[in-house]
Amino acid sequence: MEKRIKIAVQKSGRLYEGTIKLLTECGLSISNGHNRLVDRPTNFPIDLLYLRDDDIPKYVEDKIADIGIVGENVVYEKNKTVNIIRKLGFAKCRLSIAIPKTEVYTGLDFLSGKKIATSYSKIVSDFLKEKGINADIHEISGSVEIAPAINLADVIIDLVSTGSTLIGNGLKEVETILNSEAVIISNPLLDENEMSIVNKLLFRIEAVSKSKKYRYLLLNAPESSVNEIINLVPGMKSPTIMPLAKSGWCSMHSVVEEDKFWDVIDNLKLLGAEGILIIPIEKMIL
Ligand code: PRT
Ligand code: ZN
Repeated sequence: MEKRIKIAVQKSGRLYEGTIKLLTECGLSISNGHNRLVDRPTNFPIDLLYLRDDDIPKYVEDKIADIGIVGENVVYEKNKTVNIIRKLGFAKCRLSIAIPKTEVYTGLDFLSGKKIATSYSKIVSDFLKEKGINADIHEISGSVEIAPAINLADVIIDLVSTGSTLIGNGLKEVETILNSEAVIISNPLLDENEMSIVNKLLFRIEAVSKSKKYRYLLLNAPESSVNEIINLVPGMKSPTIMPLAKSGWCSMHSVVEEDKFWDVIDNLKLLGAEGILIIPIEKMIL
């Protein structure tokens, strides 16, 4: 029987959509996670286990799942024996210190002797220890942002993405102690067969994430500009160049990094390029 491995993913919540989108883009045929505990794609040897995100590091440490997708914040907080093998670029957020907006923040010494509410007591206590600050950590599992208003704490340390929850609760963000995004974690003791399946998945993730960074570029150029355009958009190996029916002109195909293409296009126009098309790439294998 074909060897299969298991990946632990969040059953529902902020990681769910990004995780399913990524695995689907990697070609896994996933049915409907929300209503199931396990999913068994028929076209790839990885079974999905749907869990609460907090449980994922432990399941991976115990090898109930071989790998998992979870936020870095949870990995550090749970402190299990797992390896982070790839950052995934979604569910980005930061663990930040926030105080009532009327208070004046004087730097980290502001925290000395204060009562800090957080759901991340391990990360926070490590941070305080490293900075040599004595404060009283009050662990709560949800709605941390209301703690100052009900006199449960003077300070909170919580996840922030847009910042609107803090503002809505009369708080201001004063310092970030950790940046986080979704990552793949793995059990450190995978055998060769298991690693080869993980590597197959990582290869596909790489192809998907590269394709998002690049766009396919098509344009018509006067032959006299071809060399300069090649320098501008060298592509993967080199651009494809085909003659047009109109003499003195050719069609060029290349790839260009998404965050550079507006600058590139301005320069292409100066070189006489016309009919410029920018097309998304679905997968990219170098
Ligand atoms: O049910 P389960 O235990 O699986 O999920 P959960 O409720 O514990 O976690 P969930 O789904 O809320 O978050 C999962 C992961 O998403 C977190 O561990 C982070 O890695 C990541 N993430 C990204 C966030 C946020 N952004 C985020 N904004 N997790 C939580 N928040 C919360 C934050 O705690 C605060 O209450 O959103 C609020 C702040 O948001 P803004 O936009 O107002 O700043
Ligand atoms: Zn959770």
